[in-house]
Amino acid sequence: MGGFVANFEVMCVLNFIISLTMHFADEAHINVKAGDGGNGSFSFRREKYIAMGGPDGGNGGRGGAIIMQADANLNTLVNFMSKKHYKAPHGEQGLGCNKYGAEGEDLILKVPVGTIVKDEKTGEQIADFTYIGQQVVIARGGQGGKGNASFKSSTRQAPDFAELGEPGEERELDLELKLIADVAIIGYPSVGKSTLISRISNAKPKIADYPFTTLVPNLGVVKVDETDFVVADIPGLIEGAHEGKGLGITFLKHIERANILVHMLDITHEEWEDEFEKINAELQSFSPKLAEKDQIVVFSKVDSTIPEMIEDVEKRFAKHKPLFISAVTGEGLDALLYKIKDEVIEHQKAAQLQTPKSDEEEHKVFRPHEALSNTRNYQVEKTEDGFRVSGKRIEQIAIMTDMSKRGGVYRMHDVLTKIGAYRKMASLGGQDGDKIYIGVREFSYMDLS
Ligand SMILES: Nc1nc2c(ncn2[C@@H]2O[C@H](COP(=O)(O)OP(=O)(O)OP(=O)(O)O)[C@@H](O)[C@H]2O)c(=O)[nH]1
Ligand SMILES: [Mg+2]
Repeated sequence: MGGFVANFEVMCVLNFIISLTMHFADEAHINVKAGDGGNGSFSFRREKYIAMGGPDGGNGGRGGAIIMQADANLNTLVNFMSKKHYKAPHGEQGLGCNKYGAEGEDLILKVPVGTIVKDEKTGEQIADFTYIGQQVVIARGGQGGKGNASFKSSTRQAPDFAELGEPGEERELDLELKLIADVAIIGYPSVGKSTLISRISNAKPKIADYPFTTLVPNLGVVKVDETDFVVADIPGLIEGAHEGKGLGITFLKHIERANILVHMLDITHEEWEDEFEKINAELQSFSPKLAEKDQIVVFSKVDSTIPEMIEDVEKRFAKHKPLFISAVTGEGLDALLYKIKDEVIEHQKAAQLQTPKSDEEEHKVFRPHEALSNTRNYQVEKTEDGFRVSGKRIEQIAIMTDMSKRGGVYRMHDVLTKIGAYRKMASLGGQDGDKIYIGVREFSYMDLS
């Protein structure tokens, strides 16, 4: 009976841990849809005494983009777990008298620093937020359609069509948070990691004498002289973490970006040497790169031991140059902080020496607008019942062409002729009645020659 009660309690504690862990969202999946561009206006001037005014339809406004911005006050993706769909407003339609439609306002989504955004379908990394305030356009707003006034030419005095607004981009995104800290404190449960961060930084973590008190990483900013650095207190690790034991390795990925690991050992634990080996083995099974990182070995709770013990540990562990601290009395904290500071500075110097990212790489992250101007960048492929013409700009023109108007249909054929697509299709045996697919649009082959 007693055994049953004890097991039941264990289950309750586990459930409690699991439910709390779930609240720390470090992964989320969202759908974003930028605003569509407003349609161009189809209008003719009407004035007293002027029988046939010229076209005066104005352009539609650009749709709002979806922009993500790294915010200093966030440290989870939890907001993206409850709300999964985000839409930016559409641009407004153009009006007569050459009036432009208003642009849709951009929608700014705030994310924590350390967020990585990937396209769910392709796996392509769209953004990696590494500094506060960084902005990335995640989904481009659609361009406004041109009004009929823009299509007036010497041969087309009265264009009977206007462009439609381009649909805004829609994307399925995977968000993942990998906290960015300079220093990560790791170790077995209850060795005093949270107590240390609470002493040296502004972080106010929960501290208690039972294992797995810390369920999500705590971040704190530490200032030593003129150097600032971010420290992360990582939930306790145990043997088998990589197989899901304890809190598992969910949080190890947060350590990947830290340059310095503070490996904390409890001097009052008899098995500290064994624990040290086990944690290193867990790091190794998670990622050999992680296992290679510099470690500062720190023994905690020296206020609870005798000087002889410290001397003994110092001798046995000399090759790791251990430090000894008490977060309770403050002993050894200055020495630890200066050691961390020196290493942080060394890493900063090394980072500065690395070749800076080229413009092109930076741009990749910023997801430049497609090279839309290049109409001639397209391909023609034969399909079962006709052809598929693909290319960013030609697809954009197709989707913005109003096929309900004769003028619109002719414009599309004009464009296909101008860029040489008709010539290519003819050489592949194209004839009247064939289908032409461009993006989501479908046209009929028309031999205008
Ligand atoms: N005597 C003494 N006790 C300490 C010291 N540091 C921490 N403790 C105690 O050790 C217990 C565990 O401390 P925590 O800081 O919660 O340990 P942790 O490593 O964060 O534990 P987890 O979050 O469970 O991984 C608490 O009861 C602390 O008061 C110290 O320097 N001296
Ligand atoms: Mg803790």
